[in-house]
Parts: sequence; C-alpha cells; structure tokens
Amino acid sequence: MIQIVPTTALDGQKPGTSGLRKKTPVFMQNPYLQNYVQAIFDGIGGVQGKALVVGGDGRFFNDTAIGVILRMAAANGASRCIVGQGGLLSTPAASNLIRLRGADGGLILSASHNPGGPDADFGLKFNGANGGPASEAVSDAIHASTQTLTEYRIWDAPAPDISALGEVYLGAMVVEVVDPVTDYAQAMAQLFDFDALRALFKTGFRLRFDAMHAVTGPYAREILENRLGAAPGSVVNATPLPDFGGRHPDPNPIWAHELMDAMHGTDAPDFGAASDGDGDRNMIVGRGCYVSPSDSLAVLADLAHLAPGYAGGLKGVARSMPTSCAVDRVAEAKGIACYETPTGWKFFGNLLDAGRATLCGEESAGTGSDHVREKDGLWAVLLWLNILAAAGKSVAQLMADHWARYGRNYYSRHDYEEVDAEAAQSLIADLRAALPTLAGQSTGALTIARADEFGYDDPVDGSHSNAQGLRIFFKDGARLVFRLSGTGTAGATLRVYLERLETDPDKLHLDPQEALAEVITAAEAIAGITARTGRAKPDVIT
Ligand code: VG1
Ligand code: CO
Repeated sequence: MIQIVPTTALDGQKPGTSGLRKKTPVFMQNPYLQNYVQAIFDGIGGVQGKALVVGGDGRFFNDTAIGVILRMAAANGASRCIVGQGGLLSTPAASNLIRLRGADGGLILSASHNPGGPDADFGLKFNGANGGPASEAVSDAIHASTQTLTEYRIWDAPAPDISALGEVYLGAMVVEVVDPVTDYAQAMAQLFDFDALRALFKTGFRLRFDAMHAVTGPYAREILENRLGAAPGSVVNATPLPDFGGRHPDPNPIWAHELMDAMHGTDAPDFGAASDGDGDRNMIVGRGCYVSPSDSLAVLADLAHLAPGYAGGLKGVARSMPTSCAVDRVAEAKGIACYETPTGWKFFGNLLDAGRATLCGEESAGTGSDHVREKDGLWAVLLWLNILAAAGKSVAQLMADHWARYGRNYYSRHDYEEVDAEAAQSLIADLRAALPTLAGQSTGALTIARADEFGYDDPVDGSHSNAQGLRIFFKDGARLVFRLSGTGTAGATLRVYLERLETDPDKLHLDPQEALAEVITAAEAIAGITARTGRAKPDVIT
C-alpha cells in the first residue's frame, strides 16, 4: 500500500525565520507539499519507528495538508502521529505535546501572523524532540534534501477522520487524535496561581482577549472563561476561521486596532490582549496603555517571581538582537545573565535546554519561558494577569513604576512591506559596505559611535550564524537596526528597528514616534530608504 512517487526537486524550498512560508496555491500545487514533507523526513534521518505531533492553526488547506502528512508519515514508517482534534494545535501547545509525550518531533502547519486563505499564505515548520524549531543545522539538512529528492512516499489509502477523539490505524501507524487544549491548560495551571486569578475575576476585573479568529480562541475560552471565571464574552473573535475573517492575525496596534480602540475608549476593560494565527505571539494593553513587546519582556523578567512557576527566580534571560535593551537593565539589576541572539525562536533553544535562560523574548510580540521551546502568547497573558493579581496594581501603574526605576527604552519598528526584492537587497548590501566608514559621522543631532553587522556564536554548541542584521550605535545610546524579513511570501520586507533610552523623569511619558524623531531622521539619512524603495513612509509602524 506504500506508493513511491517519482519527483524532482523544486526551487525555493529554503526554510526562513520560522519554517517554510509560501503563497497557499504554491503549497497546494502537487507535489510541492509532498516534496517538502519528504525532504523534512529525509533531512531528519527518516521517521522509521518515530512518533510525531501534527497540528496547525486552522487556516485554509490545514486539514487537507494534514491528511497528506499522515499518509506520508505512515508510508515512511512512523509508528505514531499525535494529532490535535480537527487538525488544530497552537504552536506552543504542539511544543508542549512533543515534550510531554516524548515524541521525536512535530510538524506544525502555520504561516503565523500572515493572512490565510486560497490566495493568502501557508506554512509548514518542523520542530525537534525538545519541542523547539529546527536548528540552523537541521534546517540546512532539510533544504539539502529538497535539492536531491527523487521520490516521495505516500500511503495509498484515504487519510483517517480526525474530527473525533481516539486512535485509528493507517497501515501500521497509530493516528491518535487528542483534545488540543487539555494538556496545555494543565501545563498553565502548574505555572500560575489559578486561585488568585479566579479571585481577581471575582472582584469584577474585566478582560478582553482578541483571538483574531485564529487558533487561540478555544484555548482562551477554556482557560480564561471556563477555568478562571472571566465573564462570558471576554474572549472575542474566538472561533478559528480558515481565512481569519479576511484579516492579518497579527497582534499589533495596527491589525488589532479594534482591541486598541476598546482599551482606549470609555468603559475600557482593565486588561486587553491579543494573539496571532498560531498562538505564539501576544499583545498586551492596559486601560489606555499599550505595552511594547520589548517593555513587556522587561516587566515580566522583573516580576515573574510573583507567579508560582518562577518563584525561585530566573536563571537568565535572552532577547533577539533587534529587541530593545530594556530587559538588559533588569538582568543587570538582578545580577543574572542576558543573552543576545539572532531573530527567530530557534536561537533560544540551546540556552533553554542548557538551563542558561528561563525567559526569552522578541520585539515582534513573542515572549516565552523554559516551560516549552516556543514563544507562547496565552502564557504571557497569564503571567501578566498573575503579576497584576499579586501586585494589586494596574498595567499603567506597573509601567510607570518600571520606567521610573529603569528608565524607558523608547522603541519602534518601521516595516516597508513587499518592496522590490532587488532594491531591498542592494540597500542592505550598500549599507553593509558603508559600515566601516560610519563611525564619527553625524546625522542631525546624533553622532554615530560605531556600526557593525550582527553575528552570533552560540555559547552552547559553538555554531556561528552571520549576517543577522546591520547595527548602528549612536553616542547618546540610541540604536538603529536594519534587516530583511525571513517570513514574507512576496517581494522583500525591510525592517527598521529604532531605539533610544530616556532616563529623565520628566520625559518618560512621550509618544514613542516623537521621542524617536531624531533616530527616524538618521535612518533615512543613512540608508536612503525613500529614494531606494520609492516609499515615503513605512507600511506598518509598531
Ligand atoms: C518575524 C519576527 C521574528 C519572529 C518570526 C516568526 O520574522 O520578526 O521575531 O520570530 O517572525 O514569528 P522576520 O524574519 O519576518 O522578521 V511567528 O509568530 O512565525 O511564528
Ligand atoms: Co506566530
């Protein structure tokens, strides 16, 4: 019943920041998905006798693709596939399940915050036995397999029904359909003081969680409403839809503007949050108070000990390079290590496995800890709620306290989306070439102290990753970073990251774009963004 189908390598199957992302029709065109799945299996040394976790964020093509993956896993000799009911598993829940069940890895179907639908985006990533994204070495091996592929293997029978819980056989392989929420909710109950959270909601504390019609709806409903007693209806847009309601399931002030409006309107709830397509990102908003992801990481690092799971303190923290240095100041005050890694969660895996870091975060709304090996949106929301319950303060009060103690790292990211790929690449190449000449130059009020290209030496396995972003440091401590996105599916996305530390107590509550005005001017002067991309302003400012 094993069908061996001759095939040839397809171009462009190189995993990016977080797996492989392409336009949905590309993935749907047989044998693109089949080739990539076979390349994953070959790249990890085969799946004979192995157990895999399989699930996705419910976007268009999720169910069909899972059927193909199950048939291919059976034909390649896997012993068991653990699948979320209906094909659903959030990225952090999949990571948790891999670890909990001792599986050999998992295939997660998602293009995360990218829109979904027949003409939108699809994605597939492989996570290893530690529950984390494939390392650079494994990603390279998978890519190499895509180049040499001559055949793929598929079980010549229909895929089993995954709408009902239980076990069925596909050939000799067990397909075990599990509830996507149960084990994850149990893990959260072990980390956080659910009694204190129930008591908080009993006092009338009001929450609005926007699941953006993506995968966290069922998780947030079960945990926040059913188990913790948040008022029914606190979780909005809770039903996962194949096209996420036609929007970007990206939790930032632009795409989650309904939540922003609610949190800044009259009768705003006490706490607002949103998550992304696959549930690994989070956005935190207090009443009238948006918390930047970099600040959120710093506050969580400062106060995590208020939650039972972190009562013993943190071993260390880690942030991606473009993330603001706010968390560095907390780590310094606590006397714990702070690691700076390239963009993408895979770079945190070794630090977490080695017990060097407990908390990690990225400026793109990703925060997580060593409880899994992915960033975890709902976990961040629960940690915030636990801290608010223990501290008895509002989000705005906590932020004001934090800035008064540590200073405020004003921060913003400007994205230029779908720009001409060659224009974007030549902008980066020319800036790279100019880096050695920049020190000492002045742009407006700012003088450049030094400039370099970020490279990373993994302190655990010694591997090196180069070309991870161009950095420009100014004499007053401001910083500018330029890099190209590795998750887009059309053209190139230029990301410009802007940061400036403010310690003057009278200047801690400015509008970030105003506080960063000089750094924004410097970015244009140094890189010539408008002339090169034809864009007068960024598409998305977060
Ligand atoms: C973006 C973010 C990065 C994040 C990645 C995956 O990558 O900047 O911080 O890890 O998305 O996030 P890039 O290469 O486009 O800048 V998600 O929620 O896929 O899983
Ligand atoms: Co995501």
